[in-house]
Amino acid sequence: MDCFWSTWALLKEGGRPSPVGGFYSRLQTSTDSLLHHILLAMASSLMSLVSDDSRYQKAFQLFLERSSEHQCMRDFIHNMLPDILASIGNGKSHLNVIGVGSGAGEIDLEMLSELRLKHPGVTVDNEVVEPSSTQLHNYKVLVSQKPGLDYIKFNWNQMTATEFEENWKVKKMTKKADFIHMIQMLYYVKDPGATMSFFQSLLDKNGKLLIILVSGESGWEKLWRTYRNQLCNTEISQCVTTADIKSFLDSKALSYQSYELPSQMDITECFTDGDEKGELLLDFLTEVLDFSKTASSELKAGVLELLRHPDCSVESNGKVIFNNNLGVIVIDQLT
Ligand code: CQA
Repeated sequence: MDCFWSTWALLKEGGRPSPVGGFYSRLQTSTDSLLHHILLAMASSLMSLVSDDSRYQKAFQLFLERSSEHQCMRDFIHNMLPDILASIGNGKSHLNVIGVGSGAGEIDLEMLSELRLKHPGVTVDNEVVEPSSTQLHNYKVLVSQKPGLDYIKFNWNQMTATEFEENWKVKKMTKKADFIHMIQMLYYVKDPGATMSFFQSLLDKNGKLLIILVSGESGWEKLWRTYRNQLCNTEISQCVTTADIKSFLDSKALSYQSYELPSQMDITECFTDGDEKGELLLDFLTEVLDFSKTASSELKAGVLELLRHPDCSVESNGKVIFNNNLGVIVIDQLT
């Protein structure tokens, strides 16, 4: 074990000072992630769902079917976002947008169409930052199938937010952005505050940074408050809510607007022993790969009990409805 740890440390430190991008940094990243997963397997029997992208995508798709996550975002985009977008741009005929963690782009395209409605005739430069090549491919397919997007120039950045930040600094980019959005992604960066501050620093006059995360009032917050040490793989993802973001901004005396989006998730199937879909939803809730098969019976029982507790869910008509409320934070350019 000693030998393993020192080899790991050596490998980790070894190729670090390399510049961003390119073959060596990619190799380094994959070496890191391989060793990381070996370490995970040795340290605990619980593996992160994030380490198995195909199961993550299956769980995520089922979550979208069982929850109002995307619908409540769409409602916000169509009802509240237009007023926010109206105030950006300062009268310019060209707008720069950055989507951080854009996924397959469905939500991005809805925001872009609201942007166009508020600023008819503008052209848009849209930087898409997304580490998954599959998701980026899906986004490109969506764009190719949707007519009327000629006013947008898409720049594809297959990388993490952190890599994008490093690139931006290395290339000494001076381009400013009018609208930046980070939807359900700040869990996956090392330092959410630093990432927020970096992207805020890219805002042009009247620019806006939009952040969406689960709300501090959601069932997620209660689940994490009770089980974060046993569930959260803090190396991969963090248990951060908009309540944490608000405290961060308050501590820096930064002003922001915030919105609460009610959202539900039907988790009834989780309570049927051996139910395949229930198990997939439990994986999504705990972010543990094969939670039902790999967690101790005490942990499983505790999590299931908390999930149906009134702190997290309401029960009606035989259904268990988990509180999936989202929070939106809108930050202005630093003045
Ligand atoms: C990976 C990791 C996270 C993903 C993903 C792929 C993700 C969405 C899609 N693909 Cl490898 N994250 C996501 C999506 C929705 C959502 C949350 C994360 O509500 C929030 N989590 C904590 C509340 C859910 C586990």
